[in-house]
Amino acid sequence: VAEKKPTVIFVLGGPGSGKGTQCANIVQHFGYTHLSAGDLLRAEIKSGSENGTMIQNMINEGKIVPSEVTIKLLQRAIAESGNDKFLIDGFPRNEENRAAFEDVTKIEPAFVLFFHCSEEEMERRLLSRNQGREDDNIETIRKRFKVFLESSLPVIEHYNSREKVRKIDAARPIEEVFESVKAVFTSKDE
Ligand code: UP5
Ligand code: MG
Repeated sequence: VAEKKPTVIFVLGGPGSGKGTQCANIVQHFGYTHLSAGDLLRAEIKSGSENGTMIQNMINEGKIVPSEVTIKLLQRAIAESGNDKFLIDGFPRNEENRAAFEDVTKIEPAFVLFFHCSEEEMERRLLSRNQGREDDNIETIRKRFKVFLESSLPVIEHYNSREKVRKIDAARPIEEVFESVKAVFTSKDE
C-alpha cells in the first residue's frame, strides 16, 4: 500500500524577507512542522559532517548547495518529524532544486507562500539581526540578493504560472504580515 504523501508548503522570499519569523507563527497556529533548509545546512556544518566545509564555503558565498545534499537533509527531517504537514522554508532556490525535489520525493507543494519585500528593507533587517550568521555581512548579502533574483525568482514564476503562489507584502510590521498569512491558511481554497 502506498503511504500517504505529506502536505508541503514552500515558503519563499528574499534573504531577510521574514520567512523564518512567519514560519514560527504558522507553527503556533496551524500545527505544521517548520523545516528551514538553511537551518538544516547550518546544523550539518556544526555536526562536523564530511560535507560541512563545502556547505560552509557555499553559504559564505551566497551560493546554492547541491540539491542532493539539501534534499537528503529535508527527507531525513520529514521522516523523523512524526508530522504529516510541513513548511519548507528557503527551498527550492533554483529550478534544479525544484525539479530534483519533485523527482526524488514525488511531492508537489499544496501552495507557495511568497514574501515580497524591497532589498533596502531586507538589507536593513539582515544588518541588524545580530545572531552571528556568517552570511550577514554586506558583501555576502549582496551576493545572496543576486542569487535570489537570478535563480530563485524563476522558481516562483514556475509556480505562479500554475496559480500556486500566494504573494504576501512582507514589508509591513510582523503582526500585519501574519494577518495576511493567516488569511491564506484559513481560506476555503487551501
Ligand atoms: N524581521 C522579520 N520580519 C520582520 C518584519 N516584518 N519587520 C521588521 N523586521 C522583521 O528575518 C530576518 C530579520 O528581520 C530578523 O532579525 C527578524 O527579526 C526581522 P527572518 O525571519 O530571519 O528572515 P528570513 O527570510 O528567514 O531570512 P534568512 O536570512 O534566513 O533568509 P535566507 O534565504 O537568506 O537564508 P537561508 O537560511 O534560507 O539560506 C542561507 C544560505 O543557505 C543561502 O544563501 C544558501 O547559501 C544556503 N542554502 C542553500 O544552499 N540551499 C537551500 O535550500 C537553502 C539555503
Ligand atoms: Mg531564515
